[in-house]
Amino acid sequence: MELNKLLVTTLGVGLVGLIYWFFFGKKEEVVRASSEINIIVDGGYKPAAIRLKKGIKTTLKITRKDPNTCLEEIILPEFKIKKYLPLNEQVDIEITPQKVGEVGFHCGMNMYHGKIIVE
Ligand SMILES: [Cu+2]
Repeated sequence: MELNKLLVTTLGVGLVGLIYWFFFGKKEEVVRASSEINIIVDGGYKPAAIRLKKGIKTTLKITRKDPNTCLEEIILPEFKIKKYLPLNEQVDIEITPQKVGEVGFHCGMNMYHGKIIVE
């Protein structure tokens, strides 16, 4: 292969890698919780990914700071929980995951999402 072609190919592969990294490489922050975890609802869930241990009871201490009514309800389908979140008030939700894997939670309209990773 000519040096020029090699250079172009290398650049091309590098560029594709860079684009891939830009769109897919951003690692979301996963927070490990033991018996409790604070979740702030403000333009989404912070943190939006939580790591829990199977069979261990965890209290999600959720405080909504976003006046957007879209976020006033939180639903955890896997745990059959649906809670109203008053503005600036902490709501405690106790869960004890029984299955290893990933379960989601979301707002009342299913527009904002978070997930719980059970291990
Ligand atoms: Cu919503």
